[in-house]
Amino acid sequence: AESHHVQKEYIFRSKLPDIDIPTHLSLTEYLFERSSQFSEKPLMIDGKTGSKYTYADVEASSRKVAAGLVKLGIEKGDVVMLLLPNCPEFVLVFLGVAARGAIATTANPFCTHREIAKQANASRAKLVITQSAYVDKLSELEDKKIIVLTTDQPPKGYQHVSVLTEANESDFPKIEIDPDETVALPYSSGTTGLPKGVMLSHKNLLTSIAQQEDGENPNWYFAPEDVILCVLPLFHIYALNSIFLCCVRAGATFVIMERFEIVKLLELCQNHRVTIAPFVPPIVLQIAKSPLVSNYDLSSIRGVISGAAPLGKDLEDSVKERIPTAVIAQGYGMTEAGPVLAMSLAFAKYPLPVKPGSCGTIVRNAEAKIVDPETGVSLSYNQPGEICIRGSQVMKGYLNDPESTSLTLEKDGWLHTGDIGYIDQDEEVFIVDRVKEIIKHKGFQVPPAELEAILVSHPSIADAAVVPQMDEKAGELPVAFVVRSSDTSEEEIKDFVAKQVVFYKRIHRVIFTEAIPKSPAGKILRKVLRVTLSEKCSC
Ligand code: 4UU
Repeated sequence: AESHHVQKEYIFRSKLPDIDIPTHLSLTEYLFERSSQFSEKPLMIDGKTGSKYTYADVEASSRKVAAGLVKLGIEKGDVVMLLLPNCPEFVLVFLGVAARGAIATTANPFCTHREIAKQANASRAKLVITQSAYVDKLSELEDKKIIVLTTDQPPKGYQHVSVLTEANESDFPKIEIDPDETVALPYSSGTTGLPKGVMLSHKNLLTSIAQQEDGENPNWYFAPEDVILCVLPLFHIYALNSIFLCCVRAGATFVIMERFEIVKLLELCQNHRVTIAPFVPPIVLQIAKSPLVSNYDLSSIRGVISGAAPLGKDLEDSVKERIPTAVIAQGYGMTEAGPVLAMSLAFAKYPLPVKPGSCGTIVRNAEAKIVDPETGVSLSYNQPGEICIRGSQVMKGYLNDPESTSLTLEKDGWLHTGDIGYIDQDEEVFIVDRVKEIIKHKGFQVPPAELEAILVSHPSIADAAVVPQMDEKAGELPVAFVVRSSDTSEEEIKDFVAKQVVFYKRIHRVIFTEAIPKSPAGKILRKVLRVTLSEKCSC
């Protein structure tokens, strides 16, 4: 319904001025725009082997991969699945896919065959890049002609990724890329329902990187001499964008770590003189608590960023004590938002004062508003409501899902985050709650709808609902409320789910109940269950 009186809209912006963003370029043209200045500098270092890849090496490899993709029959707009842990090939193939005008969909190699099949089938992937240990997980793909390449010794019948990385560069044709074409397709469940392909265009990613790296005073500043630790998984948008892509634009170096392990991490930081350490709260917690930290020289670290989940103030303080040379602050991202909505101005080239607990200031060249989730009314300073964001960095929409898209992304460009927060007088964003379904376990997404669908497929389960339980270490743990139709046990249910999902989606606890509270329209009343759960936890 149209309102007759004009309602005031409170629009929040960065404190930094807007900048010119070259949105006519393709992602790889933009990333390598200034790379001739850094050609012999390392772009990345493989933490496992110490191998260095210079800007010149990586740029050439990306063209080789693009040429190799053409040769394999991968056309513009085709989807390539990267099913890899952090490794140099991830970086080379991602850039090659972008240069080809194809689309990269990324997935956690620890996902189950069922989860991988869902993503590969829904995105109609034509090619998968993985490791030999994971090829068995590809048995249920619909496309029987799908090509699979491995980064290590390929099993019989498969090819090595060198058909891409060592292809003949001169076979690379000139490719016209429209900046609105999709380049990355990460999966996210957004505010509700099952995981969906998030269509990020060249323009979306390029804008997000520019918002962080460009201008006189970059907000998430990397100097060319910076060494950034990449322990966060590249298949998630946080590391993909705010480490890998931002680093390439800035001409800095990043050190690849395959997976988090405290001793290895400390060694890498010390040996490579790491200057920037992007973390998620569970890693921050380990740094704060581990007595090993004091055995290492971490004095090179000038910045520690935490994102993907809330960071408690006490934790922030204790890390400050462990790494006194570093600024510790937050970034706030969401896959659909391209991903960065807010970034602490403590990380700017010319930093501004910030407050603890803030997850940053809205990025430049973007608008934010806070709306009352019930009435949609735009709220002013210090009033909590749903955070909404608008700008060229925001996703195009969900793949083949106009209905979910229209629920999240308004026609006039406003993206609804499902996060509740406020912006204070100093333009700093504070997140206080979440109205969306998603559970965040160690920064990873756990979509309740996915677990609920699995639970009700169990012959002894009549109905089920999954909600988060707060946890110091993991942030949140998925807990299931279950209505039984016949005899079954907590253990049996947990096993049943565990066989079908990646480790971080496992059900932590089962609570048997008579009925799942629902609204008249049949929506699960998650708030009611969260209250029931917190009462059960406190006694
Ligand atoms: C409280 O988590 C991410 C992206 C994180 C990111 C990216 C680039 C952080 C810093 C950066 O530079 O994406 P998703 O899609 O997996 O999850 C999005 C949700 C948000 O909507 C919010 O609920 O994760 C939560 N979240 C946070 N919550 C993200 N960052 C924060 C934060 N504090 N700092």
